[in-house]
Amino acid sequence: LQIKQALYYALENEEFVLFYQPQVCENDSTVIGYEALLRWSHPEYGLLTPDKFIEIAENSGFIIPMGEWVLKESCRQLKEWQEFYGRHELKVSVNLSAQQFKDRYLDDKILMAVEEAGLTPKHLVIEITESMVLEDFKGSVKVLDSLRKRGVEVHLDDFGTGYSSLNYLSKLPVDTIKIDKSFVWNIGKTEQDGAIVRAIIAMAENLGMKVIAEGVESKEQLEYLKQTGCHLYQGFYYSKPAPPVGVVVY
Ligand code: G
Ligand code: G
Ligand code: MN
Ligand code: NA
Repeated sequence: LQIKQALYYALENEEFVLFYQPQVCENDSTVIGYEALLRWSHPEYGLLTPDKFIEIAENSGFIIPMGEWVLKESCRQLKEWQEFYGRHELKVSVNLSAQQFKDRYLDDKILMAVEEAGLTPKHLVIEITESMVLEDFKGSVKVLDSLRKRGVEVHLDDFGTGYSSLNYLSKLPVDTIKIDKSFVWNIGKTEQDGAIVRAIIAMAENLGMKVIAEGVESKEQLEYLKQTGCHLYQGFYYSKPAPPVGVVVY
């Protein structure tokens, strides 16, 4: 069986699952939403993380139907939690790949997933990376503008690891920057790394963007971020990505 065929079979056979990791607002310690993280529950190899199959999916075109499934399933699950917990402000964040971002029907697919689940676009967050917008910056701005006008929130993932041009960033219609975990992990290790985190937070503030710190693992990192003006966190300190039954809501 070719890997591409295996992927289609897996989708058909409902072998893909979504794990969820909470994003927490420290001001009042509440969960504001969840990032959906894809897993392949392989009958032979066990639970596979995206690094094992995303690239193949991306290069084979399979990423498009798979991405549609992720959108639909994450919206369905969010609606269920909203109803169950009576927390209708909760959001779900979905990672987009480069191919998906280029899909001319992305807009429609996103709105369909949201509507089908009984949500509104403001409940959905899409995560993109810098490298995805650089290829066609103007076109990307258009797509993002249109999505944001409808209410979809846009987060810039892995910030600081790519070719971040500050010139581009100021013109990019995003709501939130996610500080990459590599910077968070270096907090307290060297003076320079604290400086990078502080600079990103200050810059985001000046651009009117919010900041989520990724990969928060310790109380020390949390305290530093809090003092530096970052109030939204995601990381093992709160919860590892978990299947829906194990997800915490507080
Ligand atoms: O938890 P973690 O190992 O799952 O995620 C690894 C990488 O896979 C991250 O960079 C994340 O952005 C990516 N990823 C996770 N879920 C999805 C998904 O549904 N679609 C795409 N395109 N990427 C994903
Ligand atoms: O690239 P992206 O940010 O979408 O991927 C999220 C990845 O980060 C997932 O693989 C997730 O499991 C991982 N992750 C989230 N929080 C932590 C953390 O606190 N520590 C570590 N080591 N990984 C984390
Ligand atoms: Mn992400
Ligand atoms: Na990231």
